[in-house]
Amino acid sequence: MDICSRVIHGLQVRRARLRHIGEPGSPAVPADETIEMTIVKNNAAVGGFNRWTLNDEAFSMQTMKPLYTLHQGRRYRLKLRNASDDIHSLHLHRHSFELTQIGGKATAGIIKDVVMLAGFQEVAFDFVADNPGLTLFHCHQQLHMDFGFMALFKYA
Ligand SMILES: [Cu+2]
Repeated sequence: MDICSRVIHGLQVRRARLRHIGEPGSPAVPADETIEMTIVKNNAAVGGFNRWTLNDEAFSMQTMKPLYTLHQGRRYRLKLRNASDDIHSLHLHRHSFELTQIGGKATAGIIKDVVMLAGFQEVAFDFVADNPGLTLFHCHQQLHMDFGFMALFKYA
């Protein structure tokens, strides 16, 4: 595929994704499914380093076990509850997402692929499963990633 075809293809993909996006100031488009995750820090649990869990699981590089199975075309809402005092830069690979709640306020129309989650706060964002393949969700802080703060999504 030449560069022009790639650009056009990228624009077509982006336009298709935008059909799922809400208008700023209006309620978010309802999600097909909600995935709730609680972020917990286990202080000094691994050789003096903090271990991070998502729904009680620290990601293992040995097993690489996917945490959730996505179904193509469905709109997922990820609801994150930060049960720690640390700030996390949450990043979802291979998909853009729409913020639907942050700082206790509902929102729509804000498209990102990284969002900051403050200590003891909650955030929710929606993404459409439109890019099949293993998809990594993680905190961008390297020490958090290295000690469990990652989750793999696979497509059915
Ligand atoms: Cu983090």
